[in-house]
Amino acid sequence: MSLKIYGTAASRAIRPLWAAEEIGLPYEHIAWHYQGPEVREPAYLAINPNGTVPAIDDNGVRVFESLAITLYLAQRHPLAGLWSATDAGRAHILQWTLWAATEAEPLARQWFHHTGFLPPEQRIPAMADAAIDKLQTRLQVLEKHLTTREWLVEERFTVADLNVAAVLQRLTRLARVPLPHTQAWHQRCLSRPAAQRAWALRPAN
Ligand SMILES: N[C@@H](CCC(=O)N[C@@H](CS)C(=O)NCC(=O)O)C(=O)O
Repeated sequence: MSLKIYGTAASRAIRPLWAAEEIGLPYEHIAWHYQGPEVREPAYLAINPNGTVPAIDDNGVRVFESLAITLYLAQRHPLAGLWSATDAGRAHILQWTLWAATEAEPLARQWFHHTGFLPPEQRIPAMADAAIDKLQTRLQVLEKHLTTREWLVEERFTVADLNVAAVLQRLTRLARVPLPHTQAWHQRCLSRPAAQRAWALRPAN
């Protein structure tokens, strides 16, 4: 199989897995855990020198950074409809993806680390609270945008929706203000059959 996707689905690897499922691409899933020994091996570090997941090897094209991977797959398979044929559409796909990576993900991650991911003795509730407070302003930007449209870009599901929805995968726990349009959009994204197939790859725990 030409496309290899590295990383357990219980990680940011869910993003490229979801993209591959949307596109209908055959792929090999190498479901290594991010704390496992394989991701420290030179063979993997040659694919992703960060030693993190996900990464892909698409017939020799190696890409790391989960959101860069989804953009790459969408662009490489334009007929699947996740990409855009216009300059404006592509600009807005990048806009929302970078917004997710820089405005939303650091805060969502800070909250997650200090409420669940770190060992209890390392969690600082004030850090979680500060992140959640700031995040509400960002989420209201999304809410305003989605008040008049069903999808982020071009009135159809694109990789922009996939990226933002995946970064905000814990949206229901992150929201402290009413976000009816954003919650409905998130539900539309995550209930897509391709998203369901990707989430079904997560190991039971
Ligand atoms: N910005 C990177 C973050 C990658 C990342 O930190 N992945 C986590 C799993 S979700 C990981 O591999 N952590 C292990 C580590 O940091 O050593 C991306 O989006 O791909």
